[in-house]
This record gives sequence, C-alpha cells and structure tokens, in this order.
Amino acid sequence: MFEIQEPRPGTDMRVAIVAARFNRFIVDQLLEGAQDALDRHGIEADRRALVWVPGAYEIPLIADQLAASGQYDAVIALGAVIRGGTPHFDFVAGECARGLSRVSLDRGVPVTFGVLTTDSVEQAIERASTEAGNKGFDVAVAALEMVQARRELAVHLDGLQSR
Ligand code: INI
Repeated sequence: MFEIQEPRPGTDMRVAIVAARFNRFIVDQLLEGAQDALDRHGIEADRRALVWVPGAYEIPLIADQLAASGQYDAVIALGAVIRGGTPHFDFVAGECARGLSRVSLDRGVPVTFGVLTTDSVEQAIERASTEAGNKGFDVAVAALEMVQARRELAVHLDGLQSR
C-alpha cells in the first residue's frame, strides 16, 4: 500500500513568511519559532522571504501574491488576533483563515496557519513561548512537510499514470 506518513523534508525548499505587525510582541516570538524550525531543517536564509503586513486581515493578499509567483514552495502565515473586547475579532480572524485556505487551494501551494486566535494576551503568550511549544515553529514544520508530501505524492501519481 502506498502511504505518506511523516515525510522528511529536503533542504532545497523555498519558503515565504507573511507576518502581521499587530500584536507584534507576540508575532515576533512566533517568527523566532518559525525561523528556528527552518534553521533546523537546513533551509538557508537565501531560500526564505519575509513580508510584514499591518494586521492579520492583510495577510491573505500578500500570501496570494507570493503563492502565485511560483517562486516559493510554501507560505507561512503568522499573526495574533486577540479577542480582548474588540468587535473586530471574528471578522479579522475569520477572513484571515478563509482567505488563506482559498489561496492555498486556488494556487496549489501549501499555506500554513500560524495566526493565533485567543481570548486573552496570556493565552497568546503561552502559544508563542519557547518552553511550552511555539505555534510558529509548528506551522513552519507543517509547511515543509506539506511540500514534501506533495512532491512524493506527485511522483507516485506520475508512476501510476505511466503504468
Ligand atoms: N489585527 C490583528 O492582526 N490582530 C488583532 O487582534 C486585530 N484586532 O484586534 O483588531 C487586528 N486588527 C487589524 C486588522 O488586521 C487590519 O490590519 C485593519 O483592520 C486594517 O485593515
């Protein structure tokens, strides 16, 4: 049986990060986690791009441009949407998530969702920490895995077709 479980990504991938400046003190931590994951997987700095946008709502448009360019194998979205009494929360978080999944499916490029959506600053800090797990790290690894999975699946499907 053909199976892809946890593919081991190569070091030849090009990855773009889109990061929101809103709640920057949290997003900086997510970015650190994401960069650490890319370092550990041997993705050199010249294979990475980083674009800052004002807030999470703006992430999908830039993610789309990067995905459509054909220059990047995956896009990693980083942001922090904190409820904290803002009526914006559902719109910003919802549109960001919807926009990013649309980019990924329309462009056929893995886009991973490292946008925290939390009720409080404390919860956001917890998810962006170095000790208790860092969402930025996790979504960077997920992006590399998805690229590798798609590569392996493409080879398998090609093989089936030429049988
Ligand atoms: N943007 C965020 O990234 N996080 C938030 O918590 C947030 N809140 O609370 O409003 C937020 N708003 C800004 C939004 O993303 C846009 O930048 C803004 O509306 C301009 O279009």
